[in-house]
Amino acid sequence: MRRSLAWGLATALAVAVVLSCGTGSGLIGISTSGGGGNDSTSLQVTVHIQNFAFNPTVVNLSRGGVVIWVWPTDTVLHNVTFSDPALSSPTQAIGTHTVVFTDQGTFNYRCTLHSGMNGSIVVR
Ligand SMILES: [Cu+2]
Repeated sequence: MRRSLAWGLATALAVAVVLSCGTGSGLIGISTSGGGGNDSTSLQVTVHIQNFAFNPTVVNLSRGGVVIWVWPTDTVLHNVTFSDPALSSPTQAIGTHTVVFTDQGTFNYRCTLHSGMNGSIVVR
């Protein structure tokens, strides 16, 4: 358990480094054909981490869409943690985290440092 968590964090860090180096998409593979945008989902959503909450808390996303979490510029550490470590961010006080959601479903996440910091990505 401990080993797999460490591996997940290492993977997330590696991905974060790759993403911050620029090319963008890749975390779990992007489907570039966004396909049918339907009215209540988005292809790209920014979630702001503010006041110990994720805003918006629930994101309705189109399949293949991108979510970008943005940390505030302060000294408080937060993370974005899914049950799948490949989707999760490192714990950090500043920066961004980008995930491409290629599968349909509801993906719940939380900040493991602050109880009550929860969010969901609903991919349709
Ligand atoms: Cu937090």
